[in-house]
Amino acid sequence: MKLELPDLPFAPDALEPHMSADTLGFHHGKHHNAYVVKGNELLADANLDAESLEELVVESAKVGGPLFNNVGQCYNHSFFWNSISASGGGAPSGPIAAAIDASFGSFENFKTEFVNAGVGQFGSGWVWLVADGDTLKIVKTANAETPLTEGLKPVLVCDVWEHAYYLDFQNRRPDFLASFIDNLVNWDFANENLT
Ligand code: MN3
Repeated sequence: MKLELPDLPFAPDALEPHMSADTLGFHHGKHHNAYVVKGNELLADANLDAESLEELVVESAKVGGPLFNNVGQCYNHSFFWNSISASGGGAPSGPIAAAIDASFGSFENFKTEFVNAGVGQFGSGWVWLVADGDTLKIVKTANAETPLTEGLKPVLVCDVWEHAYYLDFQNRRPDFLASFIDNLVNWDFANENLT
């Protein structure tokens, strides 16, 4: 199978002022697209058997190196675009709200833990909300790594590579992470991932 660059699930300026069209133009149009192009070059010689992007991530992780890095980044970015929304942010509703209360005690505790995990990821990486059976957990991964290869079910993700926030927040990663929770996080997508 080949990698594809998905369309953004929102207009490029729909998330302003929290995430600018400029950021999305580079992040989706240049960075994500580069992973698609390079990943397809490497896949052409890899002979991997996969029927979904998720399977391709797991199979490419067995190979590792640049192949996994590019395939993993394609999955992670596609998941990230779905994790943000123009109508997102703030306190959750639906099953994810109860699940967060059960696993973290409160939404405020969840937010604090999520932001701290993202701030604590040294260098490039990702902070995830994942389901481990019936329990929700926050995990961080470096570079292109993904909880999929650990048998965990991704529920939400925030990209904490500098390219995700530098144009809008410069070096203020904590502010970007707080804004992700306050203004962007797509709880509808999280609810879909719980079922
Ligand atoms: Mn990125």
